[in-house]
Amino acid sequence: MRITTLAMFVKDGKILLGMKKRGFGRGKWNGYGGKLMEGESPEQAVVREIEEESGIVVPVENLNHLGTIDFFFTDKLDWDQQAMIYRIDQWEGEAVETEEMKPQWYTFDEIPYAEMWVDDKHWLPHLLANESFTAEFHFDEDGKKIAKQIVIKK
Ligand code: 8OG
Repeated sequence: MRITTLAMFVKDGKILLGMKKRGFGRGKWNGYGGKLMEGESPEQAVVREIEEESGIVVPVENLNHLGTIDFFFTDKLDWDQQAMIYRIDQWEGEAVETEEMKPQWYTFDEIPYAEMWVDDKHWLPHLLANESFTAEFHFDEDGKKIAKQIVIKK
């Protein structure tokens, strides 16, 4: 399965989200990350994507791999992907707006789940609680509704 990456910055009871301005997930608030380039590990890919999308350079040892999510799309086998989910608690500098992302801090109780991927409300609370998890989501034909979901706290 194709692998993608996603990292969430967390500090002082707040999470940093970015409004995705283009590409897959445009118009949604999300963390930072993306697909692997040829020869990259997931960690290398997420560090590269974070810098491209926010300007922040994160040392690889500050990535906390808390979750793995498998996504399946009915009738669209080439959309299936596995997402490596990281939490970052320590970094230097501040996220800047880039061509891809507009950053915004949210307290945990203000997270705009209605403007995020529909699956996020099921697993993000585990990440915020610093709990490891695995999850599996099966989407219906148009990718908007979850047909089946499994979230397991490890
Ligand atoms: O590089 P690209 O534009 O493909 O990046 C897409 C980003 O979106 C990548 O970080 C992975 C992330 N992503 C999905 N599906 C989901 C999802 O269901 N929820 C969240 N929060 N992020 C997702 O590809």
